[in-house]
Amino acid sequence: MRSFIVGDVHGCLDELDELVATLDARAEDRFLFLGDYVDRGPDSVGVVRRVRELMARFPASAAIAGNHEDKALRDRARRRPGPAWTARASDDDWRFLESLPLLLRLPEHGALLVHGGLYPRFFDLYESIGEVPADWRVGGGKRGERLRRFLRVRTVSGQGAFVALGDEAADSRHWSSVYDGREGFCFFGHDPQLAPPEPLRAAHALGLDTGCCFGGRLSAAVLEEEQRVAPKALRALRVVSVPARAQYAEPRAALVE
Ligand SMILES: [Mn+2]
Repeated sequence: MRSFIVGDVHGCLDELDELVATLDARAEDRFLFLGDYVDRGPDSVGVVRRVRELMARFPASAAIAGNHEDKALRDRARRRPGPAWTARASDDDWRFLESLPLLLRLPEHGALLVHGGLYPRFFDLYESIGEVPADWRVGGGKRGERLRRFLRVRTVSGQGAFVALGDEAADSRHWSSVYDGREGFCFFGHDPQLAPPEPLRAAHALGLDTGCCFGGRLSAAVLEEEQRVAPKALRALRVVSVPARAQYAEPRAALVE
């Protein structure tokens, strides 16, 4: 079984189909999606349904939540109007979005998947991620609140604390540059890499959002069966990508979440 770990799709259905065709999956392979299926691109509902189809066709597949799914679910819970695609999502689509986990561990690869990332301050408080409560979206108290930051983190302070978008200071840096690998090698999305549209490589993490919706590329890391992802083996990590067919959103939008 090979694993294809796919970065932020954001409604780019044509590019997802092209990437899937390029990867030429066998029945025993699996797709692992890093979240942010919706918004920005031309066909959010189409992507949600394609992800669901791929999970049915390749039963070992899985998908985690991104902050865009999280926002849509919160808006819906509060009966606030959402973007246009939300009116076309079916009950099954919503149930799928609600079911997405915060993270996925891949012990066989020494890795885990999380949409935004892991910030050091969390581990000052809890040492390890431990159990994620089933109601992680809304519950879990203060710890749940801190877990939910894994959906959104890009930069951290000099002390390793989560820094909200727009609050960056001179000593802020990308979380992946200070992550020590304690929870395993981390595959993440969320932070579009556009200049150039190449994965963000750190010692213990790989960022696979290569900004497809902004006219960049849609990327997937390819893990062979039993391939352990260790810092020394990083160069052996294969990434396959396809170019965006258009620029669907302004890169500026990346800075307003
Ligand atoms: Mn995101």
